[in-house]
Amino acid sequence: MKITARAHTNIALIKYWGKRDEQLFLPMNNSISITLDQFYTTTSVAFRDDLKADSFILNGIEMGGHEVDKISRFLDLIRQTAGRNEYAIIDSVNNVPTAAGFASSASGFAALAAASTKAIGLDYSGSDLSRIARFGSGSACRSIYGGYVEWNKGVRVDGTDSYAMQILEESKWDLSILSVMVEARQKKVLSREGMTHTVKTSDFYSGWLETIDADLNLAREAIHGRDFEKLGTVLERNALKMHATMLGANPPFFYWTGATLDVMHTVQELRDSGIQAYFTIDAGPNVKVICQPKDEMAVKERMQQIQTVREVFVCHPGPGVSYIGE
Ligand code: 2P0
Repeated sequence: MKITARAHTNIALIKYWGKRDEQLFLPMNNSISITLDQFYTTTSVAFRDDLKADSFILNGIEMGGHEVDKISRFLDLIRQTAGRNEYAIIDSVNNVPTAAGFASSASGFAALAAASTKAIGLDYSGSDLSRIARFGSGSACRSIYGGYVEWNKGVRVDGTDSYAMQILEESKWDLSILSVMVEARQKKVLSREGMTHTVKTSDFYSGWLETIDADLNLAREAIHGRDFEKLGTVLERNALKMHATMLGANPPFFYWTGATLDVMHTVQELRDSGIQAYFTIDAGPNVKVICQPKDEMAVKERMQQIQTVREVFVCHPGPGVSYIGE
């Protein structure tokens, strides 16, 4: 049976940065994200007994090598859980513009987890689905849910209590999330490698861990109370702290370019002029600017005026994973 699922990407407000167990994808700390309405992955999976290997088609092109290996490793876990051994055809379409600076791994593995578990006959939803999506990519466990989501790191060594939960539905608080694309000619350090290197070598990582619970509490309170200034203040500070841990690594590394700083300065200028806007940055040079819908046009126009900005995409809180064609 062919099953099709769709999952949306997410942006972390309080970041996941570091694993305590790399095999089980167990994070050092909880993280909080918003699932986004505009960017998503749609994936069909069919297990068949006439296949000699998994076949992975991405945006209409048959993938090979490392790309298929990542998918096959994840499907091995699904096959093992279900006690089955058939290979699968996986057909995936990314509605995440590669230029948008979002990793498609979160939406990709969330959609793959939903489609593959159902296709193999496992009745997974909610926390079961979130827990298994985590094994594809940590941030994928948050994309199972819509709106405002928290990934609980869990305390057990086997990881059974490490999964995401919804904090607030997408319809309960509308915010504008602007993905500001800058000109980037920088060599990429993959986030997976970047976080491992940081945990191992950064003099500042202990400070990250000591203060993360305070940031999480503030963010949760702000979301429940729809307090935008409180949320913006803590999300911007948390992003800067995450990047500071990289500056304290040995050897140090960073993702920012001059254009990244142009956007950061402009956001601070907007605030000085009375418009509430805050930025966050992931493992790359692009910046996400968060504001209230009433200020969306003004903030977008100001971002588009920056010479080093290429494009601005606008999102709002979006839905969790869903099955298509049912
Ligand atoms: C986050 N990032 O919370 C953080 C902030 C990047 C910076 O989750 O190794 O692709 O697959 O678990 O999920 C990106 O890391 O890493 C990420 P793996 P993932 O969104």
